[in-house]
Amino acid sequence: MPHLFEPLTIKSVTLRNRIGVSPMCQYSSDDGVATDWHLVHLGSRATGGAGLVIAEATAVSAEGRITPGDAGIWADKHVEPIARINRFVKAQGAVPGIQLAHAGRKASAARPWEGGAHLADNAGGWPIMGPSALAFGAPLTKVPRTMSAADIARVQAEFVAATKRSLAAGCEWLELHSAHGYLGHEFLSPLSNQRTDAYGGSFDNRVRFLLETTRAVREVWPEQLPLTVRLSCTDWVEGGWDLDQSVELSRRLKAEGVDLIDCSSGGGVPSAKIPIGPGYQVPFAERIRREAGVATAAVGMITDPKQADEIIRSGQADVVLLAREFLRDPNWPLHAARALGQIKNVTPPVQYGRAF
Ligand code: 531
Repeated sequence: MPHLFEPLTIKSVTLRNRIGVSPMCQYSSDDGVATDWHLVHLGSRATGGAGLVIAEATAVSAEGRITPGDAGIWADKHVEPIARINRFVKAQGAVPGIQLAHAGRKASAARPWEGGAHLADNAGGWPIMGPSALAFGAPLTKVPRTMSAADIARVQAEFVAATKRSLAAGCEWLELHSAHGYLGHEFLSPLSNQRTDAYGGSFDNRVRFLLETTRAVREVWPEQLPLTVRLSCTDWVEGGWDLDQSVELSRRLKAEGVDLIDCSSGGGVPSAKIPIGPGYQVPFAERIRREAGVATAAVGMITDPKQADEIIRSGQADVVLLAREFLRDPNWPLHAARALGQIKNVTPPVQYGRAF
């Protein structure tokens, strides 16, 4: 089995190690446009040795943003600022990725540091939509409009347009966000999807939106570049979306040309009781990898080099994605290499060589 500092090749893309920066919302864009903040935030994790740097949830439409500060890729003006960041990330030896997202019923909220509650339409917010007219719950109290068949087709076309722009921006790894209670996940879960048409009810119907979107995206995203999907593998609620369904969905996503499943959980309903602890979502990556026969990423409270190395060595996942630990330490991969006796397997920037 490989270890944390062994390269990974998927299609034409090779990660220099198994460490990725998980997409992390910065809520610091200007009408969706990436700023110098993003260049520094993503760039410093590339100089810190990450193999993969995935830009935050990037909205495929203005109405699909979680907050007014979200990154976006719904217009041509978004492309060059992302391309600038990608050029830097790539020059540092990391692979630049992007996560495409639509927030569904969780859109139109204040930034977390401004309270995170839904914003009224006359106070910086906008009308929202979802599979069914069911509010998420406090503090996200707005009731979404039930999406029509035309709404569904339009959002799918927006994902396709966003994919083309991601390619034009030099992204080499594309993730579709279908987790954390955003639109894709809202269709999957019977807790948020109570439709009676072809997009709701049975398992086959609830997965239809994501599978169709994936198929349309795969047609325009080059065959040789990795396409991945982030799932909330369970809602952590009886009667909700669960791991068995995630395994079957992963099999079908693989058949659509998805190269890796990014295994997260939760976020669909506020009542979930989540047993958070070190590596608490790793078993999802392990089971999907084994039973669906698809590569996986493990994410969630991965902080320790030995823990991360063991996840890879034991074959539980192909990649580890770190989020908050990367905020604490942008140079986590370089420090982890030292801790694991793997310093020969990293190349710090020449400018920083004397420190490592
Ligand atoms: C944290 C979160 C993790 C797991 C379940 C729900 C929420 N995140 C998720 C982010 C936005 C900010 C908070 C996204 O997935 C876009």
